[in-house]
Amino acid sequence: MQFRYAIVRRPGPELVNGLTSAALGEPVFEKALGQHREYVRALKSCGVEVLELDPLPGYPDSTFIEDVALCTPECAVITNPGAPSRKGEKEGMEAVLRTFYNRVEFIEDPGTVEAGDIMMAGTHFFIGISGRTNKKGADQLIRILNRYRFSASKINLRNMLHLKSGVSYLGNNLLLLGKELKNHPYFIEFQKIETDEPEEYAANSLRINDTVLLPAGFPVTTRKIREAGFKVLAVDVSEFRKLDGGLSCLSLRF
Ligand code: CIR
Repeated sequence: MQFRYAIVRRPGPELVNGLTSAALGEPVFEKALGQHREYVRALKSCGVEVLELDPLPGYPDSTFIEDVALCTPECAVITNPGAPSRKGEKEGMEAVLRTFYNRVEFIEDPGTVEAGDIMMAGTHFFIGISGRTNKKGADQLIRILNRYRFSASKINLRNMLHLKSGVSYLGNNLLLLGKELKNHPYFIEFQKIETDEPEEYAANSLRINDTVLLPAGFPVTTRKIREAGFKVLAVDVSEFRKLDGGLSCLSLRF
């Protein structure tokens, strides 16, 4: 999980109109902006160079940039968001990604994929089938990944927005995960750190080089990760949580 670059998109004032299923109230834009600045600072402190894109007018959820592209070691894939209000977020991403990648692939209708549903674990990719990522999209993605000699498998989700809302790969065969996925047969061979209620939100964390970035406010999970030998950095993303967003959604890393 050695990353050199990250891409983020600063939130614009329209953020407050983003999609949500959470009953946590409306995000405060100025506070979100400050949290985003801290998030960028945390990424940089892990040793990655960060490209900051401007807000995308008309797209309140575009700060959750993880969903519109998958960045693998071999190619980038521009996805096709399943949420109608997010479809246009991919505009402009091709030009951005071509500055880093020679090979850029695309998911096309009727297939939909949001990359919050994709978890890379070594050379294998787990793809959540969710309200946003459909089977046709996942199958297109699997065909693309296979061409680059990656393997992939589909996981049906029940209650989560995205696969990575409930599981993160921390490297070295270790998963951080909450209750929906902890007994999933695909994950039997992995070592696991469980995020129990009320800390399930912390299952969406990020291993960046030698550090694990965690959302602030989850002491039990923080301790478990520290005990597993990682350097831990907590980042407050409370305003993004109000829109169902987690730490990983706010960046592309590669
Ligand atoms: C949405 O519902 O699409 C946004 N409000 C949140 C997206 C979160 N993205 C992610 O988990 N990768």
